Amino acid sequence: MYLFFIPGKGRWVKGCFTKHNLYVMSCTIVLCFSLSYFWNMSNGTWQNTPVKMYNTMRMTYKNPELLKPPRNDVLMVTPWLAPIIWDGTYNLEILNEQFRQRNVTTGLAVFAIKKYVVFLKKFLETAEMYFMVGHKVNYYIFTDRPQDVPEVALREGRKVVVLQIQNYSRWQEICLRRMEVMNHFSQQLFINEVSYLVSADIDMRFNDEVGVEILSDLFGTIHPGFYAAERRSFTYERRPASQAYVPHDEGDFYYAGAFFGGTVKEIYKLTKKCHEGIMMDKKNGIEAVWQEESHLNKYFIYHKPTKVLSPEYVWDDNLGRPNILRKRRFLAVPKNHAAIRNK
Ligand code: 48C
Repeated sequence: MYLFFIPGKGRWVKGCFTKHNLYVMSCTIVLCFSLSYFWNMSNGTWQNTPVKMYNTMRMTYKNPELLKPPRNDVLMVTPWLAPIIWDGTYNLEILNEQFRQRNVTTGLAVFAIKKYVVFLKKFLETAEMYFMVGHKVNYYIFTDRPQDVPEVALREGRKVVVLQIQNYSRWQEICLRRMEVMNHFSQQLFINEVSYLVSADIDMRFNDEVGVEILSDLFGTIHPGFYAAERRSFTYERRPASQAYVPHDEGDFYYAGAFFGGTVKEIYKLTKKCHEGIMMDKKNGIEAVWQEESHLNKYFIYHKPTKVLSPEYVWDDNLGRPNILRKRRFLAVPKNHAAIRNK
């Protein structure tokens, strides 16, 4: 017999376990923990970067309780503990200092194929006003029309790198191939020049600050059309024949293909996996419903982002201006799809 203390009651009580029982129980607990540790090690699931750690936590849960209007200085996190970035949930002064001390350069990769070169000027001009102000930035512009890349005045520490690539006749193919191209250039170029890489659609403009608060090992943005939607209405690829297939009981958020990023290493891994899925689909004669966005969404389910950006970071004014949005930082530029696509 032994005594134990009940804190609430403030008294000692006689327990029903003998010392021997307790000894056996503690040994069993220690043994269980050790076994599960080594089991994880041998499966390669116990890894030390946050991205990998989150991957061990495959979750299914009802959302999106998390996406209530943000309150000042309240940190919101996903169930796997990645911060959800809204205006007012971070201290930019402290973050700016940290990233400046690390002398971080961010790459911003965009594709301007065929008529999409018309979007470059506004994109670059507004990025100079709002994107990573006070930090070093390399704009990587992938285009088939290098002569149409406009001259835009850049702040100190920022440069434009034009990379000529081939075009494709279908706009869907252009979108899909972005994964292949970014994968190739991650190992050939980005790894030598930048710490973080951000991938963005070009038919967009910056409208408010987008700074180092977004930077993390791997980040994605909640699609503005789905931040308040239930999982069953997410437009994941639902055909099991596609590599982008997501079953109905899985998925955390529906992420936008228009803005995501991470360290070059993580972007290398992401683009590799997505490109492999896209090529396998091609072999099997199937194309995911939302092209590379579908593959990105599949990837984020099994490789949890270490930061999740609120729809402030990809917004479309066609969706109105709900109260929860204090900032509309990166906005879709209205366009005539028929006149622009495939031209
Ligand atoms: O650069 C092009 N040219 C095209 O003809 C079609 C797409 N694109 C790139 O793909 C642009 O960077 C677009 O922003 C991006 C994603 N495609 C779209 O947003 C179109 N709405 C399909």
